[in-house]
Amino acid sequence: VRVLEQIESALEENQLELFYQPRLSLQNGRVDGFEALIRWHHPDEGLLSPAHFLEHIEYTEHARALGLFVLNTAVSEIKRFVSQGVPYTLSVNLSPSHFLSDQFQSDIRDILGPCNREVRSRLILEVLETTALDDIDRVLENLSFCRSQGVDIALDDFGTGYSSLNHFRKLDVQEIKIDRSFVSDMLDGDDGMIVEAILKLSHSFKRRVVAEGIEHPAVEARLIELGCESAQGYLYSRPLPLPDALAWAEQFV
Ligand code: G
Ligand code: G
Ligand code: MN
Ligand code: NA
Repeated sequence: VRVLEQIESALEENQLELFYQPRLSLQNGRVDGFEALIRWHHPDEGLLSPAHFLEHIEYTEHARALGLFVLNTAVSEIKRFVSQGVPYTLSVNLSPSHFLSDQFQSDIRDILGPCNREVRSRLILEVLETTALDDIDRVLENLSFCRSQGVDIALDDFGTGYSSLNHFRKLDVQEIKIDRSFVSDMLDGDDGMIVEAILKLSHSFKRRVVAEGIEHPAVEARLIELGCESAQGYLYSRPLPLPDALAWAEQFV
């Protein structure tokens, strides 16, 4: 596909940009961090969301190149947060093939090498639940490596894979992100029970929980009642270019 030929020049010619979606603490109503989401300023097609290109890149050499770009960009933004004294975390989505690759550990080591503890502690690596089900020995090894590097791990799109409880308990992750397919309609039908069950399970294992895809105040209210730690969704903000995301977050300080 054309994407494969063009992604290389996209990286070289700075056509890729991270957008940032704020994430709010449901305990104090403030922004506690952002999730970085990649966008492509395509010369002919305009602004492309990952749905248009990520799957073509996954399992090619470009997945790693993109991952390095995203991680390096995220880390330099975190350094800026720290130097400016703003308290945000930054969450980054890892591609399954990069996370499971032989280069993953050395890539993370290289990127975090020049970072102090404070910077590392603000980085959250998001691993898809489905990725974490893949090659369990490799996954456990990489998770414990990431922990040794001082970064937190989030299990992303949780509920869409088929984690057994035994599997769940083995994964050394600090955060569970409930997939928005369960959150958006949680006030009617079975989805609410699923969200409750995920919260109970996660809290029993001392994992904090982020609910994704909040679009209605009533959903937020219910999540607060249930003790969910953080929330992301269009109710608050769509993913925005960094200056806009930071300006948006200013209203809470
Ligand atoms: O906003 P949204 O359309 O950005 O994201 C669509 C999908 O693309 C989501 O599943 C999200 O996790 C994924 N995604 C967004 N940015 C990145 C990225 O930098 N790397 C990877 N691997 N996935 C991403
Ligand atoms: O898979 P992951 O959770 O990393 O990707 C998040 C995706 O969900 C992105 O495409 C992001 O733009 C999108 N998203 C974030 N908040 C909402 C929301 O409230 N509603 C909908 N429909 N999508 C959302
Ligand atoms: Mn994510
Ligand atoms: Na998700």
